[in-house]
Amino acid sequence: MSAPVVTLTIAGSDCCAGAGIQADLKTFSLLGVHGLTAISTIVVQTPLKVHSYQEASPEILKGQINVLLDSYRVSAIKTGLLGSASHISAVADALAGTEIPLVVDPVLSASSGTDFGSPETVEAYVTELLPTALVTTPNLPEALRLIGEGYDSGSEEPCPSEIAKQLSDLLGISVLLTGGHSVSEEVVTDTLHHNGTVLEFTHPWIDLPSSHGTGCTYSAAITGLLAQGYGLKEAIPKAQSLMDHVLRNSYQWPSGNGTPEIRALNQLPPDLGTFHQGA
Ligand code: PXL
Repeated sequence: MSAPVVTLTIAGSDCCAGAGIQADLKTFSLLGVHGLTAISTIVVQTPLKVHSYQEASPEILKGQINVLLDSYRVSAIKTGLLGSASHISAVADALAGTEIPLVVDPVLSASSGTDFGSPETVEAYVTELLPTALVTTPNLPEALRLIGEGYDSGSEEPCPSEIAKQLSDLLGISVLLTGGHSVSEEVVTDTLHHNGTVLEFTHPWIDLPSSHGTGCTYSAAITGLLAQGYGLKEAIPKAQSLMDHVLRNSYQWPSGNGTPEIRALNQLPPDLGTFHQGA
């Protein structure tokens, strides 16, 4: 049996398993890649509310990453929730000198609203970690916070391609601005600013009561596909296709706890079937 493709997620644990490390692992598994984990934060929550959370020490966070990178051939890495500047510094330190493609999902708040992005956290993202990434996947509010006061709206309405360009210019990396915050005519458009050009990726809007975990799942899918050797422009529509499938097959838990639950689907749609390299 050949060795599996290996990915690493550096993120928070979501005990209700819709987001965070748990969503990343389920997504990697769906793609047939082996997921390693470095846990930054333990979050006590349901999709409706973050009750409390506790961060690992920066040393423990860094220790997990170091031991994994020393022991496995990792093909792509993603970061999710890193709730403090010291976490971001620890991750930047641990990844310094690696050439492994890095996807940064700059989680600045939980879907239920809790803020994880202090000004120091935002600053550390912009100066220490994001410039080392291949791509970052902010939503609109995250992108605007990362650009900060330098954002030049030009017109009244924030324009996605202009925001993606400004952030890409600021960081010197590719930016995939996710479009879930502005749905029009039943479609969502994600905007990629990559190597000086803008590309739009449009997919149908699936209206679910909760968006808990969708950002984590999407960025994990892109990471898993990059690990399998796809380029960014190929990985994005494939990841959108995976999201479409997963969300259409999700179960909305009753009592308002609407997690788009990514179940272990034993049958992938035909265009995703070739992703699965497992038995
Ligand atoms: O969806 C963002 C997110 C990421 N990571 C963890 C979370 C959440 C949202 O709740 O709990 C651990």
